[in-house]
Amino acid sequence: MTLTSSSPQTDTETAVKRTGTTDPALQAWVQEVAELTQPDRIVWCDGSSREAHELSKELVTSGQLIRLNPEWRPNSFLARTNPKDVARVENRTFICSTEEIDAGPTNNWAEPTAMRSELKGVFAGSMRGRTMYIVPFSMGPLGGPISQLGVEITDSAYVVLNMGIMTRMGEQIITMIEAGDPWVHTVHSVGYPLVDADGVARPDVTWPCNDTKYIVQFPEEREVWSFGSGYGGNALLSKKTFALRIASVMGRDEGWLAEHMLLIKITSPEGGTFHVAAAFPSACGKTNLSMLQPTIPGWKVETIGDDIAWLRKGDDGRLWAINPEAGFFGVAPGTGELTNPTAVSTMWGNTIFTNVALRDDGDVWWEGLTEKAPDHLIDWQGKDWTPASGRPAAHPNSRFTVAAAQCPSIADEWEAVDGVPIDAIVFGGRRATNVPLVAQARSWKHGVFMGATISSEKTAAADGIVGELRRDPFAMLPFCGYNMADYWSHWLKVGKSLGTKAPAIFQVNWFRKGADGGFIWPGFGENARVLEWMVRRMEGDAEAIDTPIGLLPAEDGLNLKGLDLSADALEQLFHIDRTSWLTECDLTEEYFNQFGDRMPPALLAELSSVRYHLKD
Ligand code: GTP
Ligand code: SPV
Ligand code: MN
Repeated sequence: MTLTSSSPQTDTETAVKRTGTTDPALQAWVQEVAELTQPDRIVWCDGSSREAHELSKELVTSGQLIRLNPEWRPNSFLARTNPKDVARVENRTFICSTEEIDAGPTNNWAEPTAMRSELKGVFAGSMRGRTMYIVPFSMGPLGGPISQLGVEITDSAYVVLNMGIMTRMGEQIITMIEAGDPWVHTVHSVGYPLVDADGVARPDVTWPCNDTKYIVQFPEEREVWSFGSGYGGNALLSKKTFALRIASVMGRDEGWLAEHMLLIKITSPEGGTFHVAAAFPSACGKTNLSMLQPTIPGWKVETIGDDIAWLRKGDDGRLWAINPEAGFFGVAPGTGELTNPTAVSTMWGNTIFTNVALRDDGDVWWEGLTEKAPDHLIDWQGKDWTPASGRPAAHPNSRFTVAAAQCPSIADEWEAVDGVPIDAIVFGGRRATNVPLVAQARSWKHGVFMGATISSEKTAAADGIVGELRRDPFAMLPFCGYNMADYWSHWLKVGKSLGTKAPAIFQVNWFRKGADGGFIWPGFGENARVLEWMVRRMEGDAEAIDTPIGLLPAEDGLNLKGLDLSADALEQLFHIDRTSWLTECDLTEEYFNQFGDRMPPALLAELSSVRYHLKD
């Protein structure tokens, strides 16, 4: 086998690409993966816009991307996936720690040596006939104290383009690796070789993938292998596999936190600034809250991140956080002028859309973008669609990939190398019943209990039955790279070390439903009223009522000025049904019991305390 670098680009003489690296470990690893997967070519990506331009041109020519009408959406593209490759595959996600107990009962564990040999078979020849791209990237600002480097090897040009938006990808990373910086190894193949073992070629397809999928984390080796999917978190290995699963283990070992959290900066009418990190399960409103436009006068919310936060104790003893990503991979449906105008303006151009519908004028559409659907569309599967078709035009988990820098509400500090100091942590989920609009934790321990007991109705962002209630502690169920009970212990430890400088903790629920089945709370921009209450609590200016499940706003404590919300609706938003809460406690006990002696006693004590107050 001969491995050649990409042919020098013809449009300029300066476009000489590197063909290797002086870093022996990186060079050997690339060589080893190439020998296993047998690509036709190896391309070292430099992260330049020229490179992205060339790749998108190639994908348009091959029919794997559709160029949108540049008048409406310059430099933007639509990808349609295979209908069997539309979300993360949690049942094919493996944590390969040496000991099964270190993966814990909520993860799929696989024995690392056996998994490595299984992967060898799966990846053997998987890139035949394809180009193998070497994608170097930084999570967080280059060289920042909380930042980390990674390299993704992939045979998907679509992945390269998305990685160029989602991470700080570029040539400089290789230089940093050559200078000795540590980095995380990630390998990805769509699993659709174009030449078989006998040398027989087959044509490529619009969305190459494989029915058999593997998303494999080796947490102790800080290594990821992903096979068979080109979609989102399965394939953009910077995101869930590295920045959450691997990074959570790095955080456990090094004393920091990798979380499924948005980051915002709130400015009050008096000019006070507050930074908030909030964890909600997939497709439960992180992007929306991160770009919130307050309906109440004088308040401002600015965006720092919409999906992932890395948090670390700073020299001042407070908790500081960065958004390790550089872009948004946001849920399209439900994102519209009324619900999230900021997201809509962010994607004015330079955006990759995946599985949305195509308008006749060459622009895109999805449910919720505009109130009225166009009369005719091509749906996400490439079929004719009209409002009478009786099926969604865009897939419920269709997404946009766009640079955070294009977001009009991005905060100046979003690229600060040290991050921002965190004043409050918020946990939320989709709960039609029980959980009130907002509650404050009585203590850090109680807050960890709140996070550990998040349940949420399932969304289309993962495989499974949409709407089914499932436990999703800290919104990390699919993303924690180690034993969830150890993760809770780690949170308790971090809180202890922060002491009185620890952020306040709150729980919210925008999704409580009334008797008519509709949401009681208007949500979106009106959520600023809840943020206002949190800020007033942090300033010591708002009263709270102590209830068995936490501190709730005192009567008239929530600013409802100008909002058409009946007294009855307000009552329902905060109603605590003791019977169903006690049932919930029983389920929590059952849930906690599966963690055996890894279960931190402090959380069992919190459960007892909540029960005691409910029965009181
Ligand atoms: P991932 O990217 O999958 O991690 O999800 P996310 O949490 O960023 O999801 P996103 O913000 O894109 O949430 C999408 C869904 O939440 C859409 O269907 C929105 O309409 C809905 N949503 C967001 N905020 C609110 C709210 O305040 N009220 C209601 N009712 N729905 C909301
Ligand atoms: C999520 O599912 O939480 C996402 C989308 O943010 S993906 O990157 O596909 O995991
Ligand atoms: Mn997410």
